[in-house]
Amino acid sequence: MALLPILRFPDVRLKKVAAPVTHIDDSIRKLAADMAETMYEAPGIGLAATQVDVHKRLIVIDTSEDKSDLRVFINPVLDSLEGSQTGEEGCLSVPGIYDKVERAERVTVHFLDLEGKKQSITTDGLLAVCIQHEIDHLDGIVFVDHLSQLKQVRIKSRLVKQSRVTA
Ligand code: K1U
Ligand code: ZN
Repeated sequence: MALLPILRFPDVRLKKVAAPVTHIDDSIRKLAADMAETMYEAPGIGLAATQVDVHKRLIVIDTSEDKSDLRVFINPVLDSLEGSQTGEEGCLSVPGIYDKVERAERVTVHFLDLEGKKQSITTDGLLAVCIQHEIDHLDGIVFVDHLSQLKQVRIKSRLVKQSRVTA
């Protein structure tokens, strides 16, 4: 397995819309394993392929406390969104920034698993938030895009300054 570099906001590659996975083979299974390792090492509870500069519709999520519930979603599609919840979000591509975002409370998503089998789940709470956050990444949307224009400008300038210091 390998750790993959994570793109940082405002990198324009985070705006790319990812393409569906057409064939699930060992290269996709290796990508999922590398993304899981990268997510756990960060540490984080989710990661979209977009964030590691691979523009395919694949996400990994583990919202458990003990890394015991790894989920891989290939070509995830939201079928229904119900209710609303507002909670603090972070993002491995926007380090050090946390803010409140409104999301649906309960979602149903269908997707393919690593064997190419069709799956569907209905879930709520943190897993539902994480699924929406990661599918946003596949559509080129970062959580700061849900914030006010003023906050976006401030976050961008803070991260650009930070990247100059660490370069
Ligand atoms: O997509 C990402 O950048 C991952 C992101 C997922 C996420 C977090 C919070 C709400 C919605 C989606 C993260 O994992 S940020 C880090 C984080 O939340 C965390 C890190 C360590 C322990 C617990 C949580
Ligand atoms: Zn993110």
